[in-house]
Amino acid sequence: MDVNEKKKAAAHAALAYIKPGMIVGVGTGSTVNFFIDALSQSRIDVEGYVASSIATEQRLKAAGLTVLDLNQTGDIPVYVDGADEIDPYFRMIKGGGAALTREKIVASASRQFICIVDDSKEKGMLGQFPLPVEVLPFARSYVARQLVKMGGNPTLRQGVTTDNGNVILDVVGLDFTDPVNLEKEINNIPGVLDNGVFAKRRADVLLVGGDSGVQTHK
Ligand code: ABF
Repeated sequence: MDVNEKKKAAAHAALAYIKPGMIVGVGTGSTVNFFIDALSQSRIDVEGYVASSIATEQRLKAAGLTVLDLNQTGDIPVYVDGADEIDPYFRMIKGGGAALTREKIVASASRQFICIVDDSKEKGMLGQFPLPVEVLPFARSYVARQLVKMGGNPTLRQGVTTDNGNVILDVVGLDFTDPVNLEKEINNIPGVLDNGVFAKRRADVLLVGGDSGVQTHK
């Protein structure tokens, strides 16, 4: 099975968590795009969707699905999103698509986080994927220096402006022994909007597409 078939299988399995009348949070990325296709084919009569990025909002609308404003929904029953890495405790690195801040907001506003991935995303420990950090352009150089003091090696992602008008630093070399603390420590640097460690708000359910179908972990 190729990687896209695995992503598609995981995305289809997430439909089981979507019930009529629900408000559904929708993440960003190629796995989520398969989920949006599946939603549009399924015709489940949900109340509407909260998008975690402009790209997802546009895709939902193009599929004829109703997009709601997070400021008007209150808490969301279920959020479906992908990840760049996920560990055995369902902690993740996200933000390869630069949407990490809105993803973390929608995930945190949701009661259940369903993570959909292909099996290449499962890791014993986080940290092989460069950690995306969203930074105000004004603070770019200062934040980069603080990340170096933490042992990291940041690189500015070229040609990328986030949906919030910021830049992304991709950081390698950080110590992921304590992801909860790492997430907090990076967010304490003035000028950082958020970072791609999802350790405080972990996934609740993991759907992994692999050669032998979809494995569900809770
Ligand atoms: C998003 O999708 C991001 O946080 C993450 O970077 C990405 C996963 O990528 P893909 O689904 O395209 O493999 O949730």
